[in-house]
Amino acid sequence: MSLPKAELHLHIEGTLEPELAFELAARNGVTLPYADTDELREAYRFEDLQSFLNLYYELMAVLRTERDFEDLANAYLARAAAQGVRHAEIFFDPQAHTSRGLELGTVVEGLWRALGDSASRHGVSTRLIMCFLRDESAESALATLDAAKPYLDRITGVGLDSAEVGHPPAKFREVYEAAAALGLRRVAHAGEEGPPEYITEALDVLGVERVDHGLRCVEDPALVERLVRERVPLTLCPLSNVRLRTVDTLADHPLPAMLDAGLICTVNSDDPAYFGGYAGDNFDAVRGTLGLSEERLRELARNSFLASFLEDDEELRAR
Ligand code: ES4
Ligand code: ZN
Repeated sequence: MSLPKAELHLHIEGTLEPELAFELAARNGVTLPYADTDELREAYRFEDLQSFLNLYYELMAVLRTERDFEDLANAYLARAAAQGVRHAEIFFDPQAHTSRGLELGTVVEGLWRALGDSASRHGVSTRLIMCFLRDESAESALATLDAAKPYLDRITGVGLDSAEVGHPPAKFREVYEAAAALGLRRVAHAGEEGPPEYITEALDVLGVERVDHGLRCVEDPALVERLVRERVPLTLCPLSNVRLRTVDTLADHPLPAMLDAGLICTVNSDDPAYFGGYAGDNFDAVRGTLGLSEERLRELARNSFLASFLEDDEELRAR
């Protein structure tokens, strides 16, 4: 559906559709351990976050050149535009590429080729958010921030993603302090698979302005109260939660109760190529299965612009 909306939780590497994966594999002489797109799709049955991440990192082997990152981002922006996305704040995982021998510049320049033309070509304004892999060391995150210094005019903020449990936000205190000193905005995944305490830590230790997922706040009423009081937006990803078994079924998703509690929720796609849908598909799913009213859907769309890093005048133009 095409309600104008902003997408605030989207991993660009998670938009790699099987067809493009095979096209890039052929172009780059990379052999994938799957016979064809059907066999690859068969692997999209995940037990949890880690089983998904294993495939997500494996498929990145096909991304090698600036043009690959440009093609990936253009394909996403075209699909997003078709589903009513007017603004996209896009995560990327530098360490997943530099660890394979790519230069950070290849990734940023490639993505920027698509993002730079996105407003005129797709009608989608964009921001880039550089994520640190929390299952890598704090030193590696600091080195990544340092390597990003030549590109800071194109990077709006920093985020924290990958395997959550056992990697609490406080591990990255120093790098978030350094990012803040550089004028970067701060977000972090917290409370996806990890406990509610990680959400509190992301706020208190990392100084995040938005919490990615934040789903498990519902286990702690005092935390819910705080998030409501402090107007901290949550970037929820309903289809992701179902595919990664964070909720049993979409019908069990706490989104309606979270909205009723006064939380500033947004609905996003996370890794749409893997989880069965883009932003509009997530809106359709929560409307259909959770029976959200039109008013609630408009609230979700409005929240997405309010919680974005757009300036006020840009925000008004986008929605
Ligand atoms: C991710 Cl769903 C999710 N959670 C944490 N890290 C990620 N990276 C890409 N998708
Ligand atoms: Zn995510």
